[in-house]
Amino acid sequence: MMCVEYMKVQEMRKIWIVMCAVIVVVSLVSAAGAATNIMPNPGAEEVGASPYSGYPQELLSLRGKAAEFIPIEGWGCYPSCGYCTWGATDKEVHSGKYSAFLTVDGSDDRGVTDLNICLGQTDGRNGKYAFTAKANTAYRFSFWLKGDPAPAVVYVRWLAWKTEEGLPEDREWRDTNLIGSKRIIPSAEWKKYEGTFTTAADTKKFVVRIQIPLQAKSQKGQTIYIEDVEITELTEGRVK
Ligand SMILES: [Ca+2]
Repeated sequence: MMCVEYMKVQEMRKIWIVMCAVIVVVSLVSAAGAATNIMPNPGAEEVGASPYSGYPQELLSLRGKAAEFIPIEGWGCYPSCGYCTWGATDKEVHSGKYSAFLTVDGSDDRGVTDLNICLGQTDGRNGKYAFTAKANTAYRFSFWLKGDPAPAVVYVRWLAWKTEEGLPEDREWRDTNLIGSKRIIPSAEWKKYEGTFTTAADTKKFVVRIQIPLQAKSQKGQTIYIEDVEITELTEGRVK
């Protein structure tokens, strides 16, 4: 009898060890597969009641005029050349109540336009509030976009800062690998776009910028709407 009971205990121990091992493996697999979205307000649903609450005031500029639904936490505007209005709007929505938008208000004195809505908080110069980067790391991004009226072309690029302070002189301008095409031709329907980029050894901060570049004809009034953003670290297991 003693021997049978001992064997039962041993059997139970074996089953318990196997169960624990299964739990550990399942946990590891799900941890590896679950990529965290680092975009804090991906659907542009968190909007402030006042233009002066919450959002870092030093990031708001006269050339990138803030719209009614500002602050829009997690987003930014980089009015490199020309003038625009940006923020959250309930006019065009992919999900929820709001989307983010950028409308071209005009070019600069030379007729040049380079206007960017950013995934990440920046004015295109100050990287202090941008995402903290992991060095030599691939990131994947995706978002939904539509244009109404649409600019002829939109680019997806990223800005890197080589220091934690994110000073303007520490910036680097880089291109992303947009899947399927080097550029976006916006349509009147919502469409999903995705791509990747890889940080350098000295990248400390970053944002992704969706850019309306210089175009030959007048762009005033051209608007892009952006929604449901995802930015994740591209782990080894997901690289194909
Ligand atoms: Ca939304």
